[in-house]
Amino acid sequence: MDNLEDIFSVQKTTDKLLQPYQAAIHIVETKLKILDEEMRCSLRHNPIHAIKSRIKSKDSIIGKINRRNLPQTLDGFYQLQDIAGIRVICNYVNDINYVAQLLVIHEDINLLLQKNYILYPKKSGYRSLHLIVEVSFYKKAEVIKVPVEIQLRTIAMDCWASLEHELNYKSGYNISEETSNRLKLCAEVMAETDKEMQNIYQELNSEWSNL
Ligand code: 0O2
Repeated sequence: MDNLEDIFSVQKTTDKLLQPYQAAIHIVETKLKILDEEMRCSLRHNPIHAIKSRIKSKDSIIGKINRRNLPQTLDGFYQLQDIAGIRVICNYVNDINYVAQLLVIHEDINLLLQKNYILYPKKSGYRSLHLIVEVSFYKKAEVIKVPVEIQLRTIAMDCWASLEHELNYKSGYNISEETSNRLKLCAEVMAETDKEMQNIYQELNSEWSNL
């Protein structure tokens, strides 16, 4: 049984296929939580506001394989690198690089690809730092490697992406150029706000450390 539709029609085989992705999410989430706690203890600052995770749904997996003209088989499935996805919502822009850099130092986390949509925002105005990492861990006596997509963004970037996604989704993707431009402008305003909040934090932080 190599056809994906057949595999996904049986819950047991679906679970078996997706379980390593859930395990990889647990590992990365734990590392992120430890990193956040360490920084809270050493610097009295939590870089992470929230962590969300998801396993791509069966329909999304099949849809993406179709869009990419990949075979509807396990070969096609294993070419997707975002079946496991983690969204790390940081408080300030500088926290994003800090968290990303410390995460990829880990021996069991191998950075495969980085897309910096903060330095180079998407045409839509979308901003986030995307990392594709390979997580190595034991499955019984064997080491396996599982890809995970990590999206790191600020609260403001997350607010924009969530609302823009919802507006696009509800419109059935029929948004006019004028509306797209307005959404893009919102993203720019929010990016300016992010910079200013970072500045205010840094100014206050230096005052607090002199107290
Ligand atoms: P989900 O459920 O959010 O994961 P592709 O994955 O093929 O669409 P690519 O180049 O492989 O594209 O990946 P890319 O563009 O680096 O990242 C895709 C994911 O980033 C999307 O996932 C969104 O989560 C997010 N994203 C990218 N561009 C935008 C955008 O313009 N607006 C919003 N709101 N989010 C964006 P998926 O696949 O849509 O689903």
